[in-house]
Amino acid sequence: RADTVARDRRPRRVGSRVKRFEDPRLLSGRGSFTDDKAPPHALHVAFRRSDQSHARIVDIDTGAAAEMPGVVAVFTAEDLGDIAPVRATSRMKNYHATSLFPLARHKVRYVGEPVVAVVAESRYCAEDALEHLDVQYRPLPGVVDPEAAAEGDAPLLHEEAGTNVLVERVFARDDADAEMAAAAVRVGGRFRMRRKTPMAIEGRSYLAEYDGGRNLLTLTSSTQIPGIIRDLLAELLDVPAHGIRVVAPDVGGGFGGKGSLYQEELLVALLARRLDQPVRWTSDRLEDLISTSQAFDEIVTAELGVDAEGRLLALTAEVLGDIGAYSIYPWTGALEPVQVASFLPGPYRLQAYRGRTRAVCTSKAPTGPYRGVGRPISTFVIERLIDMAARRLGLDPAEMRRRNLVAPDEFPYRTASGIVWDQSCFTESLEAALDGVRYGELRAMQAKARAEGRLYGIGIASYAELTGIGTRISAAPGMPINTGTEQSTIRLDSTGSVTAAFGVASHGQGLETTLAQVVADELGCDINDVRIVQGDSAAVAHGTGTYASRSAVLGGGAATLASRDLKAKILRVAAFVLDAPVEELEAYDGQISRTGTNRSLSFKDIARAVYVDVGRLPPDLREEMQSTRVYDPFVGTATSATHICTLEIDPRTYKVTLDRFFVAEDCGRIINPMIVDGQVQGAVAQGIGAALFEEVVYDGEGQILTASLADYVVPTAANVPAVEIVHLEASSPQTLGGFRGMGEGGTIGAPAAIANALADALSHLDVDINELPVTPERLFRLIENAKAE
Ligand code: MCN
Ligand code: SMO
Repeated sequence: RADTVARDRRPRRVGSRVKRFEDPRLLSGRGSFTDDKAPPHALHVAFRRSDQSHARIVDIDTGAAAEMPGVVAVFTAEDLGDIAPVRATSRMKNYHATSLFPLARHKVRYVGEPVVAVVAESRYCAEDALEHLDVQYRPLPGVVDPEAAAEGDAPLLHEEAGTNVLVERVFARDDADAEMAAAAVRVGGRFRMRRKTPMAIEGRSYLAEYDGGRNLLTLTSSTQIPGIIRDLLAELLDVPAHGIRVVAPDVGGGFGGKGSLYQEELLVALLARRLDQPVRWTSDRLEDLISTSQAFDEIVTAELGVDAEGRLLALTAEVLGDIGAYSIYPWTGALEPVQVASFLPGPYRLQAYRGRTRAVCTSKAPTGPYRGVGRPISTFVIERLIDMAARRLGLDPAEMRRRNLVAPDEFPYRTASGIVWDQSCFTESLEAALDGVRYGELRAMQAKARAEGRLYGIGIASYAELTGIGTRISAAPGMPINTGTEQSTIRLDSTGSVTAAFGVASHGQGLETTLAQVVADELGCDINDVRIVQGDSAAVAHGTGTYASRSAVLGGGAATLASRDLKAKILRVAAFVLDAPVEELEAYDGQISRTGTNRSLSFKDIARAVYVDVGRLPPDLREEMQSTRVYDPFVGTATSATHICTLEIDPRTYKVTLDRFFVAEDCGRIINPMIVDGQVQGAVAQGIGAALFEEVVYDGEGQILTASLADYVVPTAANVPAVEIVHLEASSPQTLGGFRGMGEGGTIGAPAAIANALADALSHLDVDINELPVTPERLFRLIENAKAE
């Protein structure tokens, strides 16, 4: 007993602010990104991209370009021959896949779509040659406005689909119309979140190398999903998985934008094989802005009915998601619009719901995953509706939430759309955030500011999300890939160090550190002796990558299982060497000791006994010191938070200045509080971008107007206040280790909290904040219109 207590008091790695192992190299310029990996003789590709949003390709003359010095080859879709298209298939009802080719065939569908590829000895030659290509188009009618595109008589973007509405889905529980009719108060509106772009610092970059002698194609890619890309390439090229290796080295951010397959990625791989030479491509900022998958382009018409005490009775919603030109691989264009409708009921107790969602394709860059996927918009809409209803009832927004958040004794709670929330800090996060900002004092301060004529607002947003999703949920749409499991292979090396391989692909999250923390605790090794191998499709038999706030739960779970298994093997050997019963042994920080004695062995001693002094061990102990385990969390787990922010609007310039930003969140047991803080801070910054600055703009012809960082405005450090964070750490009942995912959380709460704070600041004018981002121009118009009324 005394022993156990002593053992428990020793510091564990999980839960401590271990400095990130990746930072010394990243901060001192020794990171190695895809573009750094290219051999000197690699050929460069440059793309002639469509300048039309929807047009038939009439003729392409490549002759002059092909003759330029330094040009090795020029390819059009026709030159690539008969290759199978990439189709993001799914068993969803009413879903239509689209066919994606590496270069546009017959038709172009968005400005920026790759049409011709020039391969040359240098990037300069390749880009110069683009000017000498002659591409003739016959413009087709635009499919730009999502509402018009959803009409039955709209021109079709994909003839094979027979409609522009690529998916339609209804969520319904109880009779929402009857409940709505009985409501004491009904509030509603048309909400819109404008298109965004992920904007990673590193642009997309691909390098393909083909080793004909070994028949091995290696694609180095700035991707979040090396395992998925490997499996897709194997299928398309009809080669075994071991014939292709996809490596994501250091990746400079993804935010969802590197979580799908790209035309350029496919093309680079095809050409390296065809030309039998390394082929590389790295996007510039313009290409990134026009061709990396975009996000959040939704129109939501919603109504909420509440009773006289403010209890939610019914919610109805019509979601129209503009998914751009293609149904993206592997997620499909349903990803974002379906999640909006599915998460709309939020963390609240609500019986009656009807939500219809439609995904409509338009002639713009495809949308794909973006940090938060669906939840930023659903949270924006429901949190606005909650505030609007509170205002009509004369209730404080905090009190309105208090009455409706799923209470601790109601878990597990099934939402009206069918999501099951396991126990998480819904009400606790609200109270913690209110306490944290000293809500009462803030309101008093606001009253004083208002009396001085200042436009000062306080905004609250609560939300819940599903993270660490396992097979039961991920298999539902029937995609041809399994994203519900991850595996880990952990081994004791011959020198006593530990190598742990995963299918995840960290691109900023710090998984080399957090997974090492889990391994060190579970295995009892020294954390400095652990190397995490990740981002390499060859590292494990099956793995997909890092997305959907899954790596802590799935990677951490697999690490736990494999470590425990390997530890048992190590202890068996130690028991023999120390001549002690296994039960009396413990491993900590790289030493295996017999409790109550001073006898111990290091991991190095064990490795020596197993691998070198083999004669020392009986045959049955000479087993491999390696374990592979797969972890499947089945449904995943709920993560919840409340954001509260305060801000002030400058009445002359309409500039919005955030004053405080407070986050109370529950991501379960925390592996590394420093990393989690960084994730929250970064994601809140992106949420601030979505609320106030960032917007991809296309004109009526489908021309993109925000193709530079002068036009697409991202927040800078000056726009982001210090984020105050409280962690509630309710260990998840659903996951091994109790972890919940949290990498996306900040972008989910921040836009809604800011929208509510803006509406609060302008409450005397009764201004609806129902379109984000609220740029100074939009704010000016809203205020002028309100004053004119
Ligand atoms: N973590 C922890 N304790 C927990 C949960 C998480 O210490 N209870 C740690 C994890 O170990 C990991 C990080 O926090 O180091 C994020 O973990 P998790 O929530 O599991 O998310 P993923 O690692 O799967 O990362 C994906 C997520 C997504 S979907 C987007 S989008 C996003 C995000 O991560 N993109 C990012 N954060 C990003 N951060 C950076 N720097 N760059 C991106 O592109
Ligand atoms: S949008 Mo994150 O890569 O799931």
